[in-house]
Amino acid sequence: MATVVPAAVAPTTGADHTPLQSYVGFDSITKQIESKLLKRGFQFNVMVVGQTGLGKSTLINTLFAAHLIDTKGRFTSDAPIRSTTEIHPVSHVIVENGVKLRLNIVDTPGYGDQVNNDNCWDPIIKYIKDQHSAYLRKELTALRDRYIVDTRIHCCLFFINPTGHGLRPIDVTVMKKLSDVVNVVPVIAKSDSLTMDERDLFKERIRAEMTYNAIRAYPFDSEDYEADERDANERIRTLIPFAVVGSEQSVVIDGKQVRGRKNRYGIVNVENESHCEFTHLRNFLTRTHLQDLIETTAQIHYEAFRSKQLLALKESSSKAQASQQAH
Ligand SMILES: Nc1nc2c(ncn2[C@@H]2O[C@H](COP(=O)(O)OP(=O)(O)OP(=O)(O)O)[C@@H](O)[C@H]2O)c(=O)[nH]1
Ligand SMILES: [Mg+2]
Repeated sequence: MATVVPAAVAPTTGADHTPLQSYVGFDSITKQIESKLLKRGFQFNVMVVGQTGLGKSTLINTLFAAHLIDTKGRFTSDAPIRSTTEIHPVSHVIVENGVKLRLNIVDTPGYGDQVNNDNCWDPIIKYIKDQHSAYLRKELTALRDRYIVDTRIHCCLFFINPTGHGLRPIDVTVMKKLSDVVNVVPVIAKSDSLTMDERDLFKERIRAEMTYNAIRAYPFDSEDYEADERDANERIRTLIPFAVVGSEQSVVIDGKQVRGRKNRYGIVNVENESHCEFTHLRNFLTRTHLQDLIETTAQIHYEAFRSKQLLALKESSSKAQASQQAH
């Protein structure tokens, strides 16, 4: 292959770039990228996992400020709360200031309440791996699409029962299995049932148990992260697991409609930081780490799956070749 030799090497100026004599205009590349991305839109796939009845479906609807998942029977307002019975992806397009976000939400049935809970997490892990393998298949076809539709799960919200005690053995197992294949973000469900002191103690205990059990939760630090990204991740690690409250009901506080829960003792305002950490979770998911969740899924989880599959493919084809030669 011919190597390209530069015609003349620009004189070094002492600075890390060569000065320009007039305006060239390549600074507009950021605008060009922006307009292309805005046209295409973004894809974000999130999954919720946890024990039955912890408010998984409700929290998704609270997070994206829209009724995305049906939690109630369809026809009457007093119909019973509907439990999720199968892995159920729903797609929505939401738009904010011209930015189009295609959301895939994968609701999963609560696990762990059967007599025999052996391998109850298998369908969930399988679902995540199936998305990786569908993406790989599309990548490997000769005439592949310019943009492959991405259904890989970028974030798995893992719901912890607000017992105040700690993780159940089954939670440890499921979290470990999940963190091998997906970005896991743990949350304490229904945290309105804990006092502030109980909540802080519980959070600390869960962080300790996660470290003890070598559960690698998101975010991870990579070598190419700048200092500000590392600082942001460090701050998030002190907040995890987010103690959240979900609600689709509007309540009136000081004449303003807010999403909250009214109980016998008062009102919990979901978006009030002194009541719960819902806004921290929402900021983290949508305002600070959305792009990083998408990137790390491709660079860490999908990459691990892809190289394993390709190695297996190579091995099986060389075995087939060897046996052909033997005959
Ligand atoms: N106190 C309290 N109740 C909640 C909260 N979030 C949801 N709930 C209630 O808990 C019940 C179950 O909520 P769902 O969202 O259906 O729970 P789920 O985890 O999706 O349940 P499954 O699909 O059966 O696994 C409903 O009555 C909700 O109103 C919360 O943060 N605090
Ligand atoms: Mg549900």
